[in-house]
Amino acid sequence: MTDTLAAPTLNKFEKLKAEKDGLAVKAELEHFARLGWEAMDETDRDHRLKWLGVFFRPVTPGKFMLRMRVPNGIITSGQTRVLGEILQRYGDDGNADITTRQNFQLRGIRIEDLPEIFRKFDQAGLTSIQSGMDNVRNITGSPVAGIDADELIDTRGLVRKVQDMITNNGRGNSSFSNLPRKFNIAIAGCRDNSVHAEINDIAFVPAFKDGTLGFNILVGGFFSGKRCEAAIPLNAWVDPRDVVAVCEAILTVYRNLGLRANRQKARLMWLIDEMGLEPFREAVEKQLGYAFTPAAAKDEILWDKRDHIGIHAQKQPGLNYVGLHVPVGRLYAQDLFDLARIAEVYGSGEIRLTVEQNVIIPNVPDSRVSALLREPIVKRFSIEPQNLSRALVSCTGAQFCNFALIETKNRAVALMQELEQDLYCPRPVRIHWTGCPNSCGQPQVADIGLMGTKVRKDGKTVEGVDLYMGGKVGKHAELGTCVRKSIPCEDLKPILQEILIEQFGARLWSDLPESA
Ligand code: SRM
Ligand code: SF4
Repeated sequence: MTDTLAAPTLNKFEKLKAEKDGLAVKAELEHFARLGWEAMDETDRDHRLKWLGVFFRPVTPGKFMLRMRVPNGIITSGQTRVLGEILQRYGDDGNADITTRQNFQLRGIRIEDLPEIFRKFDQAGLTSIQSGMDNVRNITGSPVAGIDADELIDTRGLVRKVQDMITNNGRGNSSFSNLPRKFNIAIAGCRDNSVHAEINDIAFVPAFKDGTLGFNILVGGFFSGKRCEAAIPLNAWVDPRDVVAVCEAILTVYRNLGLRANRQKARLMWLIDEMGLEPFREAVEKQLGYAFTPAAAKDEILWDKRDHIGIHAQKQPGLNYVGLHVPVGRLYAQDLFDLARIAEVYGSGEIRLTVEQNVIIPNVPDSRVSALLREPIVKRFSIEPQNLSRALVSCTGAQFCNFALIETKNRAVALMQELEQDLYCPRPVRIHWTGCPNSCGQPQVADIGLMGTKVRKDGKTVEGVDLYMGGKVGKHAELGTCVRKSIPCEDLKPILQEILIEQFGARLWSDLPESA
């Protein structure tokens, strides 16, 4: 009897994963380095290398992007210097971007240098493993974990442990190297939801259950070109000691049951829709081997979101953290060396990154703050930027990303400077740019979100944006929505000016009394 059931056709990505696990390229790096990027197998080059965090860039062929893992956004000065040394050899091609997941991406990387770069990473305790494609992305945690006077749970150890479980201590973990799609995890420990819990596939938010401090769990938050959803409560509370096991159980259910036929529908929320929330929860419980404690009635996210820029007293008497504003997160080798040096001279040799693409230098004694503020790099990366620049975020955009419909970072900075020349804005306005509907720049969490698109103007196709508004962060976080479509970028300035004046209390400098 012949089998009449046709085997399900795998999409291109499932096929390439079935043929060879992405992590397999780890053993082939020396070979790739000898072959060079033009001669090597294209599937390895364009896709599988992403399992090591190495991204072929069609916009800059031969100059790869290297996406790190910086758990909880915390990196040492020594590690930062290693990244600077790697970039330095690439001259103007080399830069490092702080990403919207509290992480670093390096640019200009040559394939022939990868074996040596990975040896340096091993020596320095750095890793870029499983940071792209169908893997778990950098795990975010409170950027002031362990130093915030009002913190509830120090997330540093938890984030590290979850990363170690997922990546097998940075060596690569084939248990989680073939998920149906990318996956995001965030652990919030402070009162202001500084990790954007609502836009992660799994988020842990602090909550008291019967007087014990642990986390309520949210699941299924994500953005994609097709659909954007805020995470929903799983109706589960966990003790911090169970966070790693819960992540492992959810990832296992997602890996085993997640939808794989259509990549547009492969994120966790689509599986939850398909199964129903309760059966999904039961499947996770079965994997865990015990039933969840129902969620605490309320969580402890009670504050507006902070941006951590400026000088702030820590919970340790006499110490401060100093938040520096890095315009749209762009750094060069010399910046990394300078940051490493000031972290050692004035702080404890630690540097932290934020999801707003900025830097924090922690553990600066009161007696050293004023000397730190006299450093030239603090002129460049200000502790008191103007209110529009201060809250500006941007994805990579057309300079390096082949999905981009528009240029973002340079345009975002230039337009903010122009607006600030004309306008006084009494408070920060969170403006997020993203170059295409994939939403890496998170326009849906912004006060004003700008999503790249192509627009017709005077019979020509030009770069434009769809305008999002209403994103709320911190307590009662909500996603913003598209309020106006297809604005040519060249017409954007007066539109933003009007919105800032009418809805955010901005005033033209020329309308203010001279003393203002
Ligand atoms: Fe992203 C794909 C950059 C955060 C949603 N993202 C990409 C790629 C890899 C596309 C590509 O191959 O060119 C971009 C690399 C461009 C480059 O050369 O830099 C890219 N994403 C980024 C970063 C660097 C933006 C930034 O400038 O900060 C962020 C890196 C984070 C990290 O350290 O890992 C980044 N991406 C995000 C976020 C925000 C977040 O996680 O909070 C999102 C929305 C949240 C989410 O994923 O649910 C996001 N990126 C996407 C998507 C849409 C996912 C989907 O389910 O369809 C894609 C497209 C894809 O994966 O196929 C994408
Ligand atoms: Fe690239 Fe689009 Fe993501 Fe921006 S939003 S980095 S343009 S994929």
